[in-house]
Amino acid sequence: MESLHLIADEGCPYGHRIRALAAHLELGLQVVEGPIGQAHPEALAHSPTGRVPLLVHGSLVLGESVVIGDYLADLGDWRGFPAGPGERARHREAMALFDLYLAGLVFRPRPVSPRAEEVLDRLQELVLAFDVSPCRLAFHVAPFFLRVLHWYPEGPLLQAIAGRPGLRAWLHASCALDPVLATSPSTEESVAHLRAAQPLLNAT
Ligand SMILES: N[C@@H](CCC(=O)N[C@@H](CS)C(=O)NCC(=O)O)C(=O)O
Repeated sequence: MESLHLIADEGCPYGHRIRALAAHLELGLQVVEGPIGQAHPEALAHSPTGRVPLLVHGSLVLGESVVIGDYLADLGDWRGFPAGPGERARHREAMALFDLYLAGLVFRPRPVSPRAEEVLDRLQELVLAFDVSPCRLAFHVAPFFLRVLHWYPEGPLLQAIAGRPGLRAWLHASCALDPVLATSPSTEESVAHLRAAQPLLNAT
């Protein structure tokens, strides 16, 4: 198989999703991580959104972490989702809700809106239907939860999660899965990544 290259920003939780998934599938992934906000110029030429991560596999260039995850799971012949159609749909719903309403709150300690509170309730209901085991949902949320723990341990999002013990326990357990641990930065590294990203975050 041609080699798989992942182009990502250092410390990016979206890229971490892919690294954890590839570690679980034991797919050799060559990771090219640039300093935050200075992604590889060649990669940016292929990214219509200017965003990373990007996966390069031969002539195929893919963006969007969920789509890259789908592709790697296909390559590894791994389902990654529950077997039943209803459960699979709930798993995907949890992933979509997370990205639409919660992922952005991880980068800045903003107040959690009433809508995001409702989404957290729904997320708790959804995740509790699944054991914590290597699955797409765990690799989807763990990199973000880990960064909330590292970046804003007193922040409003973590407080909102603390008020939902089932969700909090599920998220902690997802961070303790071997492929996540094996690809996680230390707290110090993570804090340094945030510091490096701060000028960019302040500018947007
Ligand atoms: N929906 C994308 C989001 C990726 C994303 O926002 N990546 C950040 C780095 S953590 C980025 O490239 N930011 C640069 C920008 O917004 O121009 C995914 O799931 O891959």
